[in-house]
Amino acid sequence: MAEFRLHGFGESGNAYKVALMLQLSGADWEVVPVDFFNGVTRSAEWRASLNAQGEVPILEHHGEALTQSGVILDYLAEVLGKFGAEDARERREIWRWILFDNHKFTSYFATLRFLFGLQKSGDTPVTEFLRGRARSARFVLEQHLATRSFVVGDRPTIADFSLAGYAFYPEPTGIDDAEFPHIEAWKGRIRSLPGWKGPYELMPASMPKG
Ligand SMILES: N[C@@H](CCC(=O)N[C@@H](CS)C(=O)NCC(=O)O)C(=O)O
Repeated sequence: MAEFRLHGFGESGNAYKVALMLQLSGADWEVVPVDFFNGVTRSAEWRASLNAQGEVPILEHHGEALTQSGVILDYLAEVLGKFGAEDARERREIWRWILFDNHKFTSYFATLRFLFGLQKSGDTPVTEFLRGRARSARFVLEQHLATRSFVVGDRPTIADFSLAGYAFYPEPTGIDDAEFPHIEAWKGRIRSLPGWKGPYELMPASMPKG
């Protein structure tokens, strides 16, 4: 059994944040595939045994089950000694971006991509609202990256991996990447990190094809 066990599935960008960290850190890890689209995470048994919050990702390490990607990334930076803060000010800055990511950047974008890109809902007032919110959050990151290579400091940190959770998926969202050239360049820098792999290379998809 691998040292780190990540409960996740290919479509989950929140799980990919953790998978990417484990992969780029060269950790000894494996995926525990979650049958998400058949409702496993909604079952009382799963919630009682793994995560009462009903969410993926979960990281098992040394008999403990950690949840919330931001907390897991912070934990991994500490135990692996990679991609973390070098001082207290950096640590606050990393957390500022992880919280922005969870609340504004990933949340709207992931819901939009779920409806529009995976469920193929077409455009509705809901997707239009989500796209507006997701674009606003993207412009914040776009502006931030106009003057720097990575989100905090001049090297990749867990803040980048959090914000990049949904960056490499092929499914459409109706957002035009060409509007965000600095984000595109940043994605290129992350993609060039040694060992980088995309989400479906690191975790099996849960949604049946076709
Ligand atoms: N803030 C959480 C979000 C996790 C999350 O929303 N995970 C999705 C899968 S990508 C999920 O399990 N959703 C189940 C639900 O909302 O019922 C994190 O970063 O870990």
